[in-house]
Amino acid sequence: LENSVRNSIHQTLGEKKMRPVARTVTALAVASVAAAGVLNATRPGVQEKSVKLTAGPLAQAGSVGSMRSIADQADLKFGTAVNMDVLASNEKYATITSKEFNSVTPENVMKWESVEPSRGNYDWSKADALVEFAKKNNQFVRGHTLVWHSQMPDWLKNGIKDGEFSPPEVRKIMKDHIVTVAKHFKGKIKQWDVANEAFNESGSERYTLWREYLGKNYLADAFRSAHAVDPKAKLFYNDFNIEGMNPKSDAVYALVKKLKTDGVPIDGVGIQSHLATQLPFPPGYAENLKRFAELGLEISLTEVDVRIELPVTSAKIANQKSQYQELFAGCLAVKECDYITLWGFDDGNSWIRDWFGGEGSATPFYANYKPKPVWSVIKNSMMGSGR
Ligand code: 9MR
Repeated sequence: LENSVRNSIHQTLGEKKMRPVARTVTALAVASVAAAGVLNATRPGVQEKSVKLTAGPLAQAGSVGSMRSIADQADLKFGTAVNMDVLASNEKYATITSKEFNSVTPENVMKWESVEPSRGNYDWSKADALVEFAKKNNQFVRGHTLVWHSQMPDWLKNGIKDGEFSPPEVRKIMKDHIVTVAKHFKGKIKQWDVANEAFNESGSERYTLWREYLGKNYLADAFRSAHAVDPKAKLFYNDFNIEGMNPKSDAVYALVKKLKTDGVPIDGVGIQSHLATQLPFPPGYAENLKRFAELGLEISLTEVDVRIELPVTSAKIANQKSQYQELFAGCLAVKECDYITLWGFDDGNSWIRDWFGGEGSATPFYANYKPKPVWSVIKNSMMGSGR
C-alpha cells in the first residue's frame, strides 16, 4: 500500500510538472523582479541567514575553498543550468556561474525550438554564447537535449500532428537535427542528453509524436546518429522521478540495459533529481544507483533542486538540507556517479515558481544571490565524501 500511495504522489507531480502555472510570466520578467529583490522581500515565512562564500564576496575560480575547487578535489563535475538572458544581463549571476561551478548546462537554448526555429534554419547565437562562456572559464558543457516531446518548434509539432510529414520524413528530420546539432558542437560537449523523458510514471512508454511516428527504435537511432558525429561526447538517457526504485526507474533500467546489449552507443543515465520536501526522499536511491553502475553506465544527477511548499519553515529547511545531503552523498559514494548539475542555483531564476503554484525556495541561493546555509551542506558532503 505504502508504495502505491507513494507512486501515485509521484505520478501526480509528474503530470503537474508538465503544466506551467504562470505561462505568461517570462523567464526574463521573473529574473528582473528577482534581481530587484522583490521576490525575496515579499517571501513569507522563515528567512534564514545567508552564509559567506569563502574567498571574498565571490570565491575565485580554483581558489582554495571555492565550491569549484572542492568539486575538483572530489573528482566531481559540478554544474548549474544557465539562463542565457540572465547571464547576459546580470553580473552577479555570471560571476557565481563562473566561480562556483566547473560545468554548465543550457537551461533552454540548445533545445529544438531554440536552435531550429524553422526547418533547416539554425540559430546558434545563444547556445554558442554559453559554449564561449564555458571555454573562457574553463568549464565543461552538458548538452541538453536532442530528442524530447517538449519545446519542439511549431513547424515540427504541427507538421507531424497535421500529417504534413510521412514517417520516413519524420525520421529524416530527427536524424538531420541530431547530426547538425552534434556536429556544430563537436568536441565542445562533455555529455549529451540525447533523449529526454520517454516514460510515464507507471513505467509505460510516453506516447510522444516521436514514439507514434517512428516506433520503438527511435531512441536507439537517436543515440547512433549522435555517436556517429561526435564519438567523444558521452551520450545519456535523461529522466525525472527515477532517483529511487520505482516502476519508472525499472522501465528506464530495462531500456538502457537493452540498448547496451544491442550495442547502441549509450554511456550513461541522467537522473534529474527534482525533489520536494513534502515527499519522502526517494526510497531505494542507493540500490538504484548501484544497479545502473553495474550495467557499466555512468550516472549524472542532471537537474537537482529540492522545492518547498511555501511558506518556508525551519522544519522544511531542515528537511531540504537533509535531502540535498543524501542526494550528494549517495552519488559521491558511487564511483560511476561523478557529475552533478543544479537546475539553476538561485531562487529568483528557478523554474519552480512558474511551474508549481505555491512552491519555491528550491535552490541553494536566495534571489538576492546570497548563498543559503544549504550551500554549506552541499560543500560538506563533497568534502566528506572521501573521494
Ligand atoms: O527549466 C526549464 C524551463 O525554463 C522551461 O520553461 C521548461 C519547458 O519545458 O523546461 C525546463 O527545463 C526542464 C528540462 O529541460 C527537462 N527536465 C525538466 C525541466 C524542468 O521542467
